[in-house]
Amino acid sequence: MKRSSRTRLTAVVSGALMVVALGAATPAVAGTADGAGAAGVQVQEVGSAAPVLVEDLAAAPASVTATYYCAVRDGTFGCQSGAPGDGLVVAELFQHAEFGGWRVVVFNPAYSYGCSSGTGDNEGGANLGTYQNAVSAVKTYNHCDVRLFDGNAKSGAATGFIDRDNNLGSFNDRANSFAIS
Ligand SMILES: [Ca+2]
Ligand SMILES: [Ca+2]
Repeated sequence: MKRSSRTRLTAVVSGALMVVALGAATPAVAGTADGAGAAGVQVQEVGSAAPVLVEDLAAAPASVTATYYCAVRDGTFGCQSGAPGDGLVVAELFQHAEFGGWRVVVFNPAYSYGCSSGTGDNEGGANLGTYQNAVSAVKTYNHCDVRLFDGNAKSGAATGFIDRDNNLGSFNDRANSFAIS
């Protein structure tokens, strides 16, 4: 069930389409997963009370070596079209424990509030494709949680819905797909 308080914006895709498709059929980026092309910028803690925009995460901490984007939309699976800058961040998935290495910034171009409070509804998800079996830490934003699955298309063993985890422990380097709620 969706919260009635959630408002939606019409997604206006403008500018360069920077969204990287993470689907297995589509190589997400040129080059290696451990991309060397880090933007050496500073990070700031983002309070969960205020909406977190993609641009708020543009400044990556030094521990982040590369940033990839995946747009999700309610009731869909797979990275959707959308331009970082629209909507809100829902999650970050990191290659290494303690939020390092590459990261996948997951955002919903239609959000102006964030996820609904419960975890029973489908607020998007995707296969990690090139980045499968590598995620070691996660953060979420804007009332969202993320669930990781061992297999593609939300199959196989899964975690619970996670708000934040600096070290996935037994689920380290296992996630092939994820769901947002
Ligand atoms: Ca890892
Ligand atoms: Ca796996």
